[in-house]
Amino acid sequence: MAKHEKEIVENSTSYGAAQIEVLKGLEAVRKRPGMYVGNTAERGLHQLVYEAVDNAVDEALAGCAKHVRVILHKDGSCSVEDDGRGIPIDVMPKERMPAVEVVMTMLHAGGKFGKGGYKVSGGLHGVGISVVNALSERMITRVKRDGKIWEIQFERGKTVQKLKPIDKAEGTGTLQWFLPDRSVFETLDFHWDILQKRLRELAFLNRGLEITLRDERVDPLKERVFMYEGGIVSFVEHLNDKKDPIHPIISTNGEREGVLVEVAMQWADAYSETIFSFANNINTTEGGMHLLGFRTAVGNAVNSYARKRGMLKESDPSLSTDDCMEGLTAVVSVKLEEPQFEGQTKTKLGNTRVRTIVYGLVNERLDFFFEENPKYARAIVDKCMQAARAREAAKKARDLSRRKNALDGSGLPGKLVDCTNADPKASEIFLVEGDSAGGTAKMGRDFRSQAILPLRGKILNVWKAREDKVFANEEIRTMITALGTGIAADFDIGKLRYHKIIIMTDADVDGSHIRTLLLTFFYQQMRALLEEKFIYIAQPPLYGVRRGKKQNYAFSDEELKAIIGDADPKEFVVQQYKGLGEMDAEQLADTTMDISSRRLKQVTVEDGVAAEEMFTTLMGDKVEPRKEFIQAYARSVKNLDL
Ligand code: 0RA
Repeated sequence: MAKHEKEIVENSTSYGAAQIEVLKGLEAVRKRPGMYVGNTAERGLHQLVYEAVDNAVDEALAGCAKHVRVILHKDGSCSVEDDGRGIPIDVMPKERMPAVEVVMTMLHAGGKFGKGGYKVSGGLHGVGISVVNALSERMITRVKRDGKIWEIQFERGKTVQKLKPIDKAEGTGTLQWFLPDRSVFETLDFHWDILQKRLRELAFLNRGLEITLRDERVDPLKERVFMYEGGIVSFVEHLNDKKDPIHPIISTNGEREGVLVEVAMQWADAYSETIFSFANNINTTEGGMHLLGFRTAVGNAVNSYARKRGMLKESDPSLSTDDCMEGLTAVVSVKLEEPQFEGQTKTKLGNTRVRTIVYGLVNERLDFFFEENPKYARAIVDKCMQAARAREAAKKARDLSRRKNALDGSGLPGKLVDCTNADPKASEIFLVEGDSAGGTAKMGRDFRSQAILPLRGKILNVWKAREDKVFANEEIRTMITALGTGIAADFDIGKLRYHKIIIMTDADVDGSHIRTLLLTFFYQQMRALLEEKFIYIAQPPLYGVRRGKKQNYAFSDEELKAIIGDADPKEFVVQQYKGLGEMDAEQLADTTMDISSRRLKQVTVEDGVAAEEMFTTLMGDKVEPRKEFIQAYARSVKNLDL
């Protein structure tokens, strides 16, 4: 603030310093909305709802609200209602406005009341409801208290109707209604799926809290109520829904030095680890002190039990923490005042004392559980020891493949038909099912930018294998070398040799298995490739349609119908392609490979929970969930016409 401005603020008596603060604050928010809500696209729009919901959940955390109701209205507005104490309405002496007006119009005014409880203030959250107000065309706040309903209205953050009672009413609570500003946001379309995921998560994290989501934009309207008496125990139950757990869920909660800790965990007969950590209801995807404390506690408890019972001999090395995490699903949730959020996306908890606190609680609880349940303890230690053996075997296989490649001059596998272009950004690699389709693709490709790697059906053998078998598989090793990134600790996405990795398989069952296996492999071993959206699926046509000399292609039955129309089918010659091999090089290029005419599906991992579920379903032994998934799967990959 410039010096003279400061003087004006301090000297202004009639209009009040507070009002000037308001205008400045809201102006800043409207000028750079991205700084307050992340962006002005889908994410930022949904952030408005989260902000309003977080306020209501805070009131629930303080023990004063039990229900939160989110409604998506027909006109594109949203309301969030709670049955808490109601935002205070008394006039604040310094600001000379009712407290509710201060909360709604001043940046970061939320904490001023010393409300107690655990104020969420990390990352993009906790920026204050005034940000929602500033970014809304209209906003109405209603507070129920003192036997009345009080109402105040705003436009783009500015008060247009002062607080006044509008009706009599029993009880207490707060209603926030807002219409996001169309001049700020690129989209105004709230997504049911996005909101329900977060609201369900909040219900898991706040045991007993009932959150309702209601969509009035659709006919018939849709409504779901989330309430979990089990809290995060229910969360772990949900995550392990499709797995085979090897013991009942272990949970603990406690409070130490003002830090509230809740942990639920369960090992399943699975290979991957699924640990979600939260601090003040924020998903700490970058981890932090609570996660460190948890992991160390688990590792130490498992090792100490294994030694005590002689499962590990004195001369045996200890199990690594990673080995102890294999097949583990866990939710670690902490709540504390003044959390420090660090890291690139401000989702890493930095408060060091939280590590010791979580460590202590989890270590004690596990020691006790193991002592009380020797049968389960043995099963868990066995599982971790198997993981250690598999990891050792995988390492040997990796070392072997590294050495093999080193012998091979160029370092690139002989089966790879590389492109001439050396710039990864302008290069793509087709992973093609079968040598014969590989040959066709080689002839049909643009040799400058398109590389071809044929994969044999043998890759199917690793469908249910452990890591060591996967790495022993020749096809997989070849692929790793061709991509150039290395794996595991050596993985370096900067070394990726192609920025489009295109899976091209037949449109039959084997083809879909190979595709899913490859996606599973990428998800488990090279997840960054999915996260950075480098992976695509080629879309070969299902039919060739010829009429005289004119050749057409159909990618679905609907398209086939559209091409043939009402014409006499005798004019058309329709060929159904059962595999890539039925096309010649020119056809394959025109329909599936040529950048100017092909279609590609881009594969992404948007959602850790869903991704974990989908691969568990596909990798697991249970048949029914796998069927369900394969049906749902087609919808989960984004359709992109490139
Ligand atoms: C400050 C103090 C009190 C309640 C609240 C804020 C409050 C804020 C929000 C935001 C959404 N819903 C809310 N409910 C309550 C306590 C007031 C008292 O002691 O009566």
